[in-house]
Amino acid sequence: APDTAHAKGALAEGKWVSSCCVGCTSWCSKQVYVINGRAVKIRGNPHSKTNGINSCPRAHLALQQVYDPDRVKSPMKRTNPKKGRNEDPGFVPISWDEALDMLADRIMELREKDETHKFMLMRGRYTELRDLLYDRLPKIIGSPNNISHSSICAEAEKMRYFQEGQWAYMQYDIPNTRYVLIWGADPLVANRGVSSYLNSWGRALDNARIASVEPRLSGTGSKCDEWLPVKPGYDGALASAMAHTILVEGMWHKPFVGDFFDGENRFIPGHEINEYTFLEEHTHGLAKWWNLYLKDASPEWAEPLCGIPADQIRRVALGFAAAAPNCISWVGGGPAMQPRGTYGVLAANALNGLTGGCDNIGGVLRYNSRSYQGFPSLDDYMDDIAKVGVKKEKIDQRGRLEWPNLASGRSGGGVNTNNVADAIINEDPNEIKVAMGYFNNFNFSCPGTGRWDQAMSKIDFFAHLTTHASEMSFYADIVLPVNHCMFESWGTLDNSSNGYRSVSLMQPAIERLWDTKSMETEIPWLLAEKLAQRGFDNLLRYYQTIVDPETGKSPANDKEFELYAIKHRMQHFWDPAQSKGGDKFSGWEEFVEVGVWNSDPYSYRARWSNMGTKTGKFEFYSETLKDALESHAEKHNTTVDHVMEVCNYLARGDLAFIPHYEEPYEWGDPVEYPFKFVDYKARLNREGRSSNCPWYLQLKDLDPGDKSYEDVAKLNPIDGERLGIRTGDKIRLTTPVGSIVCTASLWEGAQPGTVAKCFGQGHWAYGRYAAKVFGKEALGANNNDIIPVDNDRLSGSTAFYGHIRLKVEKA
Ligand code: MGD
Ligand code: SF4
Repeated sequence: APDTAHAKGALAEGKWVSSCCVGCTSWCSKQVYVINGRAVKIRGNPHSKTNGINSCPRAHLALQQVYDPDRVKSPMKRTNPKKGRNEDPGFVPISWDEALDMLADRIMELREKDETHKFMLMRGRYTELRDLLYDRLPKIIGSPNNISHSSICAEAEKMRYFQEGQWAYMQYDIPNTRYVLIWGADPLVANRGVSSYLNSWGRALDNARIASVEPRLSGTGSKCDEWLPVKPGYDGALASAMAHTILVEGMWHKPFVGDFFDGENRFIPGHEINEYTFLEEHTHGLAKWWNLYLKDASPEWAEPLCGIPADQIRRVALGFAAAAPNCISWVGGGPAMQPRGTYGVLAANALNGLTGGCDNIGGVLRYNSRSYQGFPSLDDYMDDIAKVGVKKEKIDQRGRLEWPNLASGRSGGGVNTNNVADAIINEDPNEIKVAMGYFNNFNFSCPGTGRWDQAMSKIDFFAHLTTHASEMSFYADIVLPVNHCMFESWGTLDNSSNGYRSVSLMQPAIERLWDTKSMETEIPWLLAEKLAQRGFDNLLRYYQTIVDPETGKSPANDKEFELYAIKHRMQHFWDPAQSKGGDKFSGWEEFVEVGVWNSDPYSYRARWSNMGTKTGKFEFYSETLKDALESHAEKHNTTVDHVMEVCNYLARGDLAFIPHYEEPYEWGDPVEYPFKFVDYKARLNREGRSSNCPWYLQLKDLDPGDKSYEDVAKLNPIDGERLGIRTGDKIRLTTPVGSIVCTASLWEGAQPGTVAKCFGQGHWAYGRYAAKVFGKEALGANNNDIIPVDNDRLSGSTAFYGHIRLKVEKA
């Protein structure tokens, strides 16, 4: 606890400064203990109503990140013009002036030749100041190409939009729940809301039953009442059988779903019902779903597919429904980030509709609302070149027939991150000549790593804004060293859990050790000045419109720009005259001290019959998906069935609009590749960014079945014995697209027939601990070298799960 005598005594000389952690998308409100300008300790911000003083274990690795001696310490330029996996870039230090002159010259060349669409900006993680760089900069220059990492993150999870009308991640009301059924998520380990849920989990274990549906025993699974070790790729069958059982046994939540007109249950296996006999309340299309599909989806049908005994399916389904409506079907990336994953998400999320846990006490809630202030419009700052440029096709090809990417129900509404490598290589829709990338490392984090090596080698001029010389930086012409945003910059992010939302302020809490700058404010400002010196001042004039809300003064330099930008963005939180609910502050100074704004508590059931779907109801038969697919098909002058075929789904006709099981699409012949690969996130992975922290390697055994200082692949002991493989042996994992070597660990938490391995190691760059020989030889093995490139095309998400067959041999 923060106020114990020990804490006071030991840390008496310094000061707790508020900030926010960016270690994963939990974005917890934090405090950093600072002594003489140095950060020495981290804890949760006690003022936060979401995570409070709690921290997950990896929060502390942020200290090793910010003080990593391998950080890039000044701008660098490449001296070797050749780019490739085995080319040493020959980086030499240069000044910020020289670096930004080089970048500005290249952008001006594009503008002079009417080639602004050949500019691309990529981002990985970000803060809520992102629009200044990610949106405004490419648009004012005249490029359509702002490419985020969302589709390699967890985009397919959001396909619940087509049932509930929310294109968003959800929060879970853990303190009030009576049943949590988790599908392919590991909230005590990886994401999302880890610090909060670690704290409330004990209460849930006391009050609720918790079951984990996962191909391997996850960290969260080890803190559950029950584990359902589903075969990778078969969640849709299991979820459909649970829904079937709930209906057959008459256990649906009648106040939410409705009932037969006379109260008699007509859901008899194998029999259709008359649609008009069921009167729905807050849902739509239950009878259609039953008649088209669910009536035959019995637990006995599902058992041989998903590998879970029919008795267990029935027991869990009825236990879950008995807790209705205070129950949570928690749908994570596992069933979602697969080829055909959309239908796994819809099947598992439909359970929230059947049991009324949707938007209910102890159920699944959207994030409480919050009101960041938008940045001024850029319309007056886009000249004719920019207006033409932004209308060109985006480099990721979103919206083409084979890329519906239906974010928020719009054809081409979402990003296609991993397709960008192929698009660059094929110069389709056009070549990319000048690129910027920030907070991203796609050469490591995307399946098909070699494609990114080839693509980035092709780009004439690439500027990487990064803390470390990562794999992607090796293809850069200039490397621009950035601040660690938790400790060295102004910024903001927010989170939501257990019925609250917290919006946190990041601030420059420590003295910068090196010649680094803030990625979303200082660097774009300095670049805007360089462009203005070359006769193109639109970006600078736009940035000057972001004034200090207290004085009305325009920024005169990069530092003022950063400060005014954060004050502007957060004005509704700190300025009492602008407050829109939640915590109130006397002004900026008090807000900086406290560092977090909390929302009012959640209003349950406000979304019932008021959802963002076409019917306003929870749609079992999704009219919203039907509309989206039909408009995508119409755009391409074809039918929905043809779209489904081109996008590699099996559903035809009305089946495309309802939750159902789709046989997983697999890469590799089962005879040649008898195992299935289970990729997952490690407990200490700060996404891809902690691998150069010594604690990451030293404490690797925090992941069940893993070993410190090793990169292991986990096999069931039965398979180990059959193959003559023992713990500690070097083994080769081969899929149809590649081969890696790692260390075997025999572990009962891996099902027979599967191989489980954490994502995170296998860096050949990044720093002295991450790589075996920096710039040359990898330490461990990168899963993305063997994961075949595939997608859930309705969401545009990259597939990481369910489709990967492999063989295992002694190396
Ligand atoms: P990271 O790998 O985290 O991000 O993948 P990316 O979006 O590519 O790399 C971040 C880069 O930012 C590094 O180069 C680092 O040097 C730099 N950096 C670190 N801190 C800062 C900072 O404060 N500012 C700036 N500008 N740069 C900084 C992440 C992506 O990976 C994600 S989100 C997920 S969820 C996926 N997870 C995943 C998986 O589970 N399995 C497999 N096989 N692949 C995965 N890839 C995905
Ligand atoms: Fe940081 Fe994620 Fe841990 Fe929160 S849960 S403290 S954001 S690493």
